[in-house]
Formats: sequence, structure tokens, C-alpha cells
Amino acid sequence: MIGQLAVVPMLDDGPVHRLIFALDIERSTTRTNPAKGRLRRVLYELLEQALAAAGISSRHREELADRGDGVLVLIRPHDDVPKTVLFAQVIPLLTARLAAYNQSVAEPELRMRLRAVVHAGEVHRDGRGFYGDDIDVAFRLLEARAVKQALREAPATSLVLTVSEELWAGVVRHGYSGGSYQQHIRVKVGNRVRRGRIDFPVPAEIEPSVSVVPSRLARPASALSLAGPDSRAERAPDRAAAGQVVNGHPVVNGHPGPAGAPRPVSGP
Ligand SMILES: Nc1nc2c(ncn2[C@@H]2O[C@H](COP(=O)(O)OP(=O)(O)OP(=O)(O)O)[C@@H](O)[C@H]2O)c(=O)[nH]1
Ligand SMILES: [Mg+2]
Repeated sequence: MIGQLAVVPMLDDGPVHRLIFALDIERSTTRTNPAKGRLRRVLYELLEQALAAAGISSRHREELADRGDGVLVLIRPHDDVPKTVLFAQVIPLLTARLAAYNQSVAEPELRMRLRAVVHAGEVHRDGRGFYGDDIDVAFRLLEARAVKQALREAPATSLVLTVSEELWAGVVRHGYSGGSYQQHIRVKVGNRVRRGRIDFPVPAEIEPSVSVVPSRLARPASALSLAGPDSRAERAPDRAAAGQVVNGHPVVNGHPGPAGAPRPVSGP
């Protein structure tokens, strides 16, 4: 066995620092495969629009890593992309575009809510992708029960953000981009307890004319077959945009009401 392993080329050059930003669609496994496909396309489009609008181009980041119903974004250390750009621009823009997208579709199957996480730390690359303890931490925070519950209890919100305690202490708490981050969470990674904080980002103000459902995603109703040929989501946006809005966010679970208040500390 050792002889076989010895011929595996060493592609791993040791740890490099990255800003870690990951997204996951809430309850994607409850959707049909065509709906999953549609949501993936919208997710990538909204994310790429938000990154580009904030000036984060492909030279600033690794290729987006697909996670099935989510995406992993690794941003390289660059003086022209301080971490605050993510909090002050990318996330508010993504939140706004996501809320506008949800408002534009009447079919619940095609609405989407996201959990987002931001952490930073050391990652390794081995030719197949990136790995390392800090990526584990980010995904444990993204998957934390308390985060899922916080989003469930905020039906009027499109996106919940979790920030690792390290990044909160180093960046967020200095108040560059607001947010209360009142709810603390804990997760276990290996034998260590890791901590984070939850917030519901305020959406950026976007011009109503900005397209939130890109034209290249527009497809005839028959091509999607989500709810048959009468699927309201596939009608023109002006007919579909009948969803209720609370605090600037569409009600996406059919339970109107204000965003849920932050909850006290809870464990995994
Ligand atoms: N291709 C790919 N699929 C993944 C990856 N991680 C998870 N999945 C799949 O993505 C699907 C969604 O997973 P979850 O996010 O756990 O399920 P969910 O229904 O969205 O539930 P919540 O996110 O907890 O609300 C599952 O079918 C997983 O198998 C990945 O890295 N790559
Ligand atoms: Mg999911």
C-alpha cells in the first residue's frame, strides 16, 4: 500500500489563507429535481451578480465549488478586497436580489431561502478541491441546528448569516457594516467547540429595474414542468409578482409576519 501511495503526486503545497463564504438552500430536498435545477441556476446567477457588483472578480477568488444545493466561495487575500466588502456589499446585495427574486415568483417550489456563513482561515488544495479544519468549521456553522431554526422562525426573511466568532471578533464587531449578531451559537468540530453569531442582513437598496431573474434562465413553462402547464411561476413577472411583502421581504413560507427575534445561545 505504501508503495502505491508513494506514486501519488504531491499537489498540496501547504496551508494558504482564504476568506470562506458558503451558501446553502433551505429545504432543497423537498423540491422536485426540475425545481432544484432551477434554484441552482438562480443561486449561481444571483451570487455571481453580487460578487461582480462588489468588484470581486475571478482573479480575487477560487473557482466556485459546487455543493449540490449550495456553493463554497474562497476569496484570496487581496488588498483591494478587504473582508468588509463581503459584509457591506456582497451579502446585502445578495439578500436584496434574493428577496426580489422570491417576490417575483408566485410558485412556492421556486422560492428559495439561504443560509450563509462567513469564516476565514487556513485551507489546503490537493488538485481535487479545498479542504481543512477551517472549511469544516464553516460548514458546521452553516449546518447548525440553531441557524436552521432561526431561519425557520423568520418566515419573512430570505437569508440568515452566520459569522464565526473569530471573524466577528476581528472584523464584524468593529461595526464596519452594522448588524446586531445577538444570537450566539456553538458547534462541535472534532473535539473542539467552535462558536459563531447569527444575523439577518439588511438588504441593499437595488434599483427596481435591475433584473433579478436573468433572461437566460427564462424558459417556457412546458420545459420546467413544475406544476404543469399552468405553473404561475413561469408566467410573466408582472403577473407572478403577487407575493406578500413584509419589511421589504416576501413571505416565502406562507406565514406572514415580522422577522423572528434573535434567540439566546443554543448548542448544536
Ligand atoms: N453535489 C453535491 N451535493 C451535495 C453536497 N453536499 C450536500 N449535497 C446534497 O445536497 C442535498 C441537500 O442537502 P441539505 O442541504 O442537507 O438538505 P436540505 O433539504 O436543503 O436541508 P437544509 O439545508 O437543512 O434545510 C442533499 O441531497 C445532499 O446529498 C456537495 O458537496 N455536492
Ligand atoms: Mg440545504
